[in-house]
Amino acid sequence: MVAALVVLAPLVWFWWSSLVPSNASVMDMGYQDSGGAASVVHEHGRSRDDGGRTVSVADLTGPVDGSPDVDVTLTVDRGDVVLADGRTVPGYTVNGVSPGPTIEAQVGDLVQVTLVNRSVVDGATLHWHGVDVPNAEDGVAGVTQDAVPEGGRHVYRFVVPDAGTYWYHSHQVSHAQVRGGLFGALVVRPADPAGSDVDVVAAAHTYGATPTVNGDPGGLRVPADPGTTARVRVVNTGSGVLRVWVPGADYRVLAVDGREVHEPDAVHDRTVVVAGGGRADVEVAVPDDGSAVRVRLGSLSVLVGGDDATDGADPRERLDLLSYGTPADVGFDPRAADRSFTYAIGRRPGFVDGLPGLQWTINGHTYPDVPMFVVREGDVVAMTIRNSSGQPHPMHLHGHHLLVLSRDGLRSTGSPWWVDSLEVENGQTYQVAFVADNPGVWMDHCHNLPHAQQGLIAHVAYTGVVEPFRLGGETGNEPE
Ligand SMILES: [Cu+2]
Repeated sequence: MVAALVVLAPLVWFWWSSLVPSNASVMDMGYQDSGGAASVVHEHGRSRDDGGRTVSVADLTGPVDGSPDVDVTLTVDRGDVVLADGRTVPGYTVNGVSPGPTIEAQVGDLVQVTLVNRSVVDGATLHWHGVDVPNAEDGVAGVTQDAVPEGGRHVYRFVVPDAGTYWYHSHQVSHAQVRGGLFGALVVRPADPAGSDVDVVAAAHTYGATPTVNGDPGGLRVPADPGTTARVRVVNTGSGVLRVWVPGADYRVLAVDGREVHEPDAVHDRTVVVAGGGRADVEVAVPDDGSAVRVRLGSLSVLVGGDDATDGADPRERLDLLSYGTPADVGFDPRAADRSFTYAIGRRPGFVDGLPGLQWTINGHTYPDVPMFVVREGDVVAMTIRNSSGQPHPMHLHGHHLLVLSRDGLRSTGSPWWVDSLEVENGQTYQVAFVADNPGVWMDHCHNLPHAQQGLIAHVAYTGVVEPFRLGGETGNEPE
């Protein structure tokens, strides 16, 4: 009896202490980490060194006035997705299809999107993955808004500050809704229209067990004249990496995660690895002889030009973005960090929300006892992302782009490598830095969405920002 109690009592305590409150604020979760800047303490949104001035997440909106340059209504439904070959897969649609319509804008445009939730019972939101929007437009249920209930609507308004390839997806019950098809692409064109002759989006997504490009299990065919160039905007909407290569021809990587590569040189017989949630814009030349050039997206292909194209196996050798392109000004000094954080991902047996299992840990803690990385507007922030968890993780910080400084001590010598979705393999350590220039409360999580649902989530919060939204409770907010 005593022996049984000795064994059971700690287990019961671990179980009980792991329960996640059914109605909670992310601000009350875990513990505050000030990154070595001892002067700032963030207490429920109030900070001592900002003179107690506060602003609510809900007030950190895009422009309230002005007529939009791009005005789109996206109606979301729960229902069958019809793939291009006629097969149907249960999931989610946007304006009746998946992927949803591609939103096209020009840099500096005011974009207005009205989300109408027609039949998604769990509620839905739209997150603008990679677009550094004002916090209240970020579309995270329970953090930047309430989930839009069935029958409800929500208007997003934001200026698109940077040209590039982005995507939108639900951030409510996202592990199910994104996998089920509630997403689409967002392309922001530069002010200077000069570029490749042909410009296409290629969104790789697996519905059920069926890999597709733009919803087509047969891949994508793009007509193009011989001798022209094409920009293929690869979007990896999945949880794992997407391997991209061009058999038998050179290519260039023009952009990564919506940021141009500086002076990208020709890549030959190498694979570019795109993280879950990440993007790579690949430029290829259409052959003069009337054949096509093939861009492989894993098991599928994008054929640009004629009907016939060379094929070839995955080169295995990777393009290392640490040394690709040439250096350029990054606009800040990453060595002069005001705060330095560690985001160390591990794994150990334990309980999360009453369920036993092998749990993800962040700096040794399991969800919801995870760090809140506290920053102040204007800070230069350094972060060490380390992974010893046994699995790779595509790490995604909302609202900011991270500059990659080094991997396993190997410093970046190529183009500035900006990311919003960084694949961190088991055993790797990345040093990254960013400028805290977008006040709010931002998710900083694994974009392998089932991992996020299992608790691989932290947040970056600015001093002086108050969080009015809550997880759970009557709102049903459940961002993962
Ligand atoms: Cu992960």
